[in-house]
Amino acid sequence: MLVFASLLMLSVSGDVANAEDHAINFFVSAFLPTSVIIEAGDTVTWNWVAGSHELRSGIPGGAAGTPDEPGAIFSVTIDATNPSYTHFFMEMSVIIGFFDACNPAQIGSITVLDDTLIFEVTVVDNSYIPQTIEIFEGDTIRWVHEPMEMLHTVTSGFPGGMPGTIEEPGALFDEESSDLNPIFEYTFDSAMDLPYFCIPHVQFGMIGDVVVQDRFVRGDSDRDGVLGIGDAIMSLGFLFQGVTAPNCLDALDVSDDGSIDIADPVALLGYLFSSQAAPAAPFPAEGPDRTADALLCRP
Ligand SMILES: [Cu+2]
Repeated sequence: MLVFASLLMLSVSGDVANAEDHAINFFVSAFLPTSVIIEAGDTVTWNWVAGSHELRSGIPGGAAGTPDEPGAIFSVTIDATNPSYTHFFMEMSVIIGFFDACNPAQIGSITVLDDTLIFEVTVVDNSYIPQTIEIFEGDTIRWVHEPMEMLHTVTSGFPGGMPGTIEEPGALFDEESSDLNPIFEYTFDSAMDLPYFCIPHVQFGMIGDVVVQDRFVRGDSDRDGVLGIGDAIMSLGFLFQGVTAPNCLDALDVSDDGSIDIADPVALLGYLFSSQAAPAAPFPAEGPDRTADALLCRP
């Protein structure tokens, strides 16, 4: 508990994951901008400036039963009496069309980006920098060989790692890192703690570690996919009754300030029962926590 507390003292807080609202304005015969690129969890608000409009999701004549079908996702009037409409976009890596049914030549699109990232590890001086890297499911690591550096390998597992497990040498990847093959990328699709090493230099300590964290919903301490009083009870048990630490500590940090304290279950209860602020992202959809802090989310 003391070790844990001191780790938390090192934490840094930030708010990179805040949801954004994007505005699109309806003029007499056009809307602007016609296309916006957003992140999952963001909202788009269509505002009336002039004219009368029938905002529909999809594309004119789009196939029935698909997101292209007119009005499949939203269908609203935008005019002087209904001057705005806001839609929350949760699904990632999709492009959603929209148009004005009063003026079907006016079409636009919302592109919802994927929330994965690419992280870089430099292969230099018989080491991988950083040696330990923490990412989330779906993220990619790019190992970059420093020019003029000798030949290395990026080999998953460790020498003598048990056959049939991810620790078996080369089970997931075994790639040369050299001037001829300076970049190697690997995308991690599931949570794991993966050691890796350089075949020629492991005896000189050339090893690395990838911690792939589980995606989670903020506030969902018990990881059952929904927020409830059980989540607050679990957090209180962990804080005050010496209950074993849950695997996904990030989920308990409702405020995303990098530490778990009484304010977190209190904020969760406030959200559930007194319509107070919702937990920080990732919420309500599952996602990564891009805030730099010492908390990890393991499955
Ligand atoms: Cu090496």
